[in-house]
Parts: sequence; structure tokens; C-alpha cells
Amino acid sequence: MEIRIPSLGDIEEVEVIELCVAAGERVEENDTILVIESDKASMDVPSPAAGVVESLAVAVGDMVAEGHLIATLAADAGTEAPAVAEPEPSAAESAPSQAQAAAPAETPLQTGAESGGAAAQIDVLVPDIGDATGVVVIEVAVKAGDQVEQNDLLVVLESDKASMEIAAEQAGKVMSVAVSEGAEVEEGTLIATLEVSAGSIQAAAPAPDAAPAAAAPPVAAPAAAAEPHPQQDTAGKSVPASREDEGVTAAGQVYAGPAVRRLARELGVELQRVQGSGNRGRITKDDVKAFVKQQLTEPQTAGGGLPQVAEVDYSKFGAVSLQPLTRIQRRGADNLHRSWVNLPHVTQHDEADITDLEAFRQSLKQEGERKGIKVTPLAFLVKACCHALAEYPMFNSSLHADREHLVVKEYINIGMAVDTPEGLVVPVIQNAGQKNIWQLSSEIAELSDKARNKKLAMNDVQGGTFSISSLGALGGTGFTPIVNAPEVAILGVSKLQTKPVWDGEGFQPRKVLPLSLSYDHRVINGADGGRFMVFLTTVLADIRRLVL
Ligand code: CAO
Repeated sequence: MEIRIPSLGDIEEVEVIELCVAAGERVEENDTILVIESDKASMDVPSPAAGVVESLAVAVGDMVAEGHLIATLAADAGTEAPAVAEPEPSAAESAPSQAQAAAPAETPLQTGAESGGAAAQIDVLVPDIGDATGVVVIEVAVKAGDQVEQNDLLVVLESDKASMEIAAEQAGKVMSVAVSEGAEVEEGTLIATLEVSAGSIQAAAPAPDAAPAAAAPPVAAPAAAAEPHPQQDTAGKSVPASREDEGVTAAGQVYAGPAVRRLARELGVELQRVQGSGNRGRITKDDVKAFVKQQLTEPQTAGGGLPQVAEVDYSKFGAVSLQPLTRIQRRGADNLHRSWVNLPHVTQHDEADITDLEAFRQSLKQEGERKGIKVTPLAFLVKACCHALAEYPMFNSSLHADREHLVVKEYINIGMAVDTPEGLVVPVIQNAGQKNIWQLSSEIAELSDKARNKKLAMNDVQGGTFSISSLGALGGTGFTPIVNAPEVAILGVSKLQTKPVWDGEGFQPRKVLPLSLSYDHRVINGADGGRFMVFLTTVLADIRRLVL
């Protein structure tokens, strides 16, 4: 049985940070095989069945995508294997796989495979693209005459939902390219014809006695399977020259996958200026990051760069120790820095009188104990923010990469900063606006518990549209939270205080909650911020408004 990386939501790649078993070891169903980590969370990958681990296909530090093979398991007899885990039946007996089916029996591929001669031609076809429609070729990475290695990118397709890379399954020469950028394609559309050595086709055949049609290797694979090994990507990482004219490929053509393009869009990097360190100059995420780093650390005199902070050797003044940051701390620092330098932040402070809210919350205590749910002020804050976001959708938007549109989300998912020993993590309460106070309270407890025990799934940390950072339990009268970009606003919550508040006749003791709203000033004006805060504090002061 093959064990593969499960669905990662819209995360392209994660790092293997821990192997929990070794080859030959026995595991029970749901025992953790390994731990993967994105820049937002860690996740255990459990064994789908009990059995003995035959082999591990990954090592610590490997970058893996959904569907990536991680281990093979000799499952106990009688165990029903999930479809994805079971090896394909003998090629000669089985129905051809999608890619195999896509290669008609009379194509030269079969001739080459049968002959074992010098060279053969294979047609690269669009593989199974599910129910995706309007699939467009957004990048053609090769031209006729190019020599390609196995896994080299041929084309990138994009539907309205996702991007997919089609890579060469084998090394060879591009004989012809049948599509151009902008062309609409569907499953089975011819992309290119490659000339490959027939020997390599036979080597790739699944069974020596397989029928020719089934013996043909898949001609194309989706991005996840076709990504080059990360070591290839990161090896020889080069920092591009900073001059405008350097780092631009000769033909102005860019070799980069969808995840890299997305990262570049987020960072506002022109990929034409980035030197690729991957196969055939392919740009990797590390190249983009190195480019940004280099731009940021460049001396001011070159224009545009940030002045560097002086490096001080503190060991000259006394004993020091060097303590490693966790991966989440390092990634968190990158994300916070990226947001801080890209977004013009404004923070607006206000106070909400939550005396009545607190009285109501206290009155829920016994009921909460019966239900096993602890209600903190945070659940009411989430609920009130959802109301304010529905009223002011601009706060629930993101600035489009073209800088000319706002992406206004019609759902409200609230990210919640959680302080964990590994660093700051932001799990997301999905569809928070649809949930009542009990549901929100139990989800807040559940997500913070999962965050602290490294049990968050990828889906738990995705899709946030607005964030809340509550330091109320710790103290403080206000702070300037950093927006969790590409979101445009975040609410900081400080410690509730009882203050004398003038009611027109005298001072009354009122419970006052300090709030700090930071926002991206490119999207939100001070007046918008003021209106949002007034709405929010009004709702919190009179929570009957939550039912309006
Ligand atoms: N003022 C006063 N007391 C508050 C409060 C506030 N604003 N908010 C919560 N409290 C109280 C709670 O009512 C609870 O009191 P009791 O134990 O007496 O009932 C206590 O503080 C502890 O609350 P909690 O922290 O367990 O729960 P929460 O729902 O308030 O917060 C969570 C959950 C996960 C947000 C929080 O635990 C946390 O991790 N906060 C840190 C977030 C952070 O690090 N932000 C900084 C990001 S930028 O670096």
C-alpha cells in the first residue's frame, strides 16, 4: 500500500520536518508516519492502516506536495486499502491510466516502446483536469528544438480555480509545440511532441510483459507530481544582480511555476528580473525570496533599498548564546516583515464599554459549565467583527495583484492569533459569521488547543479574511498589530479595565475594553477606520445589536 500526502487545501508544498517511523517498523492505523509543516502550521500524516512500513520515500527537509509518495506499507491482511494507496494492477490487465489512455495506441510512442530502437516520439497530452472548464495555456516554457530533461516544465495551464504545470515525463528533444499562450485546452489536447530515447520508454514501462498501450509511461503529470526535487531547486541559489537590465531572460520569457508566480505577485516582484537557479533557469521560491532580500538589503544609494541595520558583535561586550528560531518563528518573521514593508499601516485606537456584555457573559457561566464550553470575551469580539465586516465589506477584502481592484470576499473567516511555544500561529474560524457564541467559543478553544499541540490541519490555517489578536488575558492598554497580509485589517484587543466613565451626571464604574485596529491605508481611509470602530464599539456596548 502506498501512503501519500493528503489534501493540503491550496498549499502547494510543505516541508517534511519529522519522520516518526523507520522502514521495517510496525504501525497501527492512525499512527503518525511523519510530520509536515507549512509556513503556517504543522500536521501529522497518519497511517491509513495497520501494518509494517516497507520503505520511506522522503527524508526530513524534503518539500512535498499533495499526492507525493511518502511510504509504502505492507498492510495487515484483510485491510481495505484506500484507492489512492493501492498500487496499480498489472499494466497489461488494467484499464489504462488517464495519461496512458490519452496516448492513442497508434502513436509513435508505442512504436518506439516496442522497437527498443534509437528514438521514438511521444505526444504530450493534457491529462485529466477534472471538471475544470475554460482551461487556458498561460505559459509555454519550451520551443521546438529545445532539449528537455525529465520533469522540465513544458506548459502551465490555468483554470478559474487553479494552475497546473505539465512537465516532461522523460528527457528528450521537443519536436513541435502544438499550443501557444492563451490557447484554450481540454483533457487530451495535444501539447507537444517529444523525441525520447526508446530505451527510456522501456525502462519506464510498468511490467516487462505489459501490452504496448499500457506499457507506455504517462506522458504528462500535474504539477504536484512533476515538481523537480527541491534540492535541485535550492542548489546553487543565486542572488540576481540588482541593475534593472540584469536578471531579465534573453527572450523576456519566464520559467516559473504557479506557486512561484503567486508568491511573486504577493511580493510585487517582476519575475523577469529574477535569475532562476532551477533546471534550465527555472525560477524557484527561494530565488524570489533571495531577490526580495537582496533588494531590501541593498544600500540606499542604489535607490529603493532599505538602509541596513548594523551588525554588532555582542560577544565583544560579554557572554552571548545563539539560540535557533523555530521554523514557525522564522516564517512568521518573514510574513510580518513582508507585511510591514509592503503595507502602509495605520492603527486606530478606541474603547468599547462592555459592562453589559460582561454581565451577560458571566450569566452564561453555569450553562457553559454544563455544556463544557468556556465563553471568553473573544467569542463576542469575533461575532461583533463579523457584523462590522458585513456592514463594511472593504475590511474583508484584499488588494488585487494588479493594484487596480479590490477582491471583496463574500464569506467571513476570522483568523485568530494564538501564542504557542513554537511561535505565533493564526488558525482560522471558517464562516465565523454563521456561528453562534457557543459554537465560536468551542471553536476558539479547540483551535487554540490544536495550535498549541501542533495538531492544526492545513485547512485550519487557510482562507482567513480578517484577523484578531487578543492580548487581553495578558494585559496592556493598546498596541499596533501588524496586518496579516493580504488581508487588509486586524483588530488588536487589550486588557479589560474598570474605569470611571462620566454619564452626564457623575462618574460610573464601567468595564472598558481597549481596541486597536490596524489597516492597510492603501485600501482603507482613516474615516473608514473610524466608522468601522464606531460600529464595532456600538455593537459591543449593546450586544442586542448582534441580532439586528
Ligand atoms: N481582558 C481581560 N481578560 C480577558 C480578556 C480581555 N480582553 N480576554 C480574555 N480574558 C480572560 C478570559 O476571560 C480568561 O479568563 P478566565 O480564565 O478568568 O475565565 C483568561 O483571560 C484567559 O483567556 P484565554 O487566553 O484562555 O482565552 P481567550 O479566548 O481570551 O484567547 C487566545 C484565546 C488563543 C486568543 C489566547 O489564548 C492567545 O493565545 N492570545 C495571544 C495572541 C497573541 O499572541 N497575539 C499577539 C500577536 S502579534 O505578536
